[in-house]
Amino acid sequence: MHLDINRTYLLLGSNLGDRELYLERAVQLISEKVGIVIAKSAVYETEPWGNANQPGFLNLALAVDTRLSPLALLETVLDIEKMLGRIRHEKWGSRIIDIDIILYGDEIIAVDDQLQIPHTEMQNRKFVLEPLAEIAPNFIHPIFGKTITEILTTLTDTLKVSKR
Ligand code: PH2
Ligand code: MG
Ligand code: MG
Repeated sequence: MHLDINRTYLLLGSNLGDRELYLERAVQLISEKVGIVIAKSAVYETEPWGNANQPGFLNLALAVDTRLSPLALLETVLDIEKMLGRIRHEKWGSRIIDIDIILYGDEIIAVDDQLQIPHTEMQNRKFVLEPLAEIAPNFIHPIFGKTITEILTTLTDTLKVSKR
């Protein structure tokens, strides 16, 4: 089946092992299996959100042009996590690599807990919005009708996020 090209925004995170290397390898695999990487943010050092009792994260955001459907995209990023050796423990536990789908064009998708786009928590998390604002400041959130920059200015998350 032919699918058009859609621009998706992904957020990558790592807080175990050689964090930078895992991010780099993930970007490489994404460029091979998902599509053309159009933009890549800086790497950000971020305080852990949700469970403070774990190592700090490195996060970065990517814009990727893909022919994959949202479901195929989800399967592909989960495959890439596995290829890099991710083992899933508890929900907000430490991980060598996490690849989350934040946006997929201006589509609103709610399949199940695993696949909700836009990411249902993105508006509450500075570690998502800061890197995303760097590569897509004027992208309009399909539900809120606000740009990423606008959402960032009303954010109350006080966890530290700093460019490396
Ligand atoms: N990911 C989580 C939970 N907490 N905190 C930061 N700073 N960065 C993350 O990527 C992150 C998190 C769940 O996936
Ligand atoms: Mg995540
Ligand atoms: Mg994830």
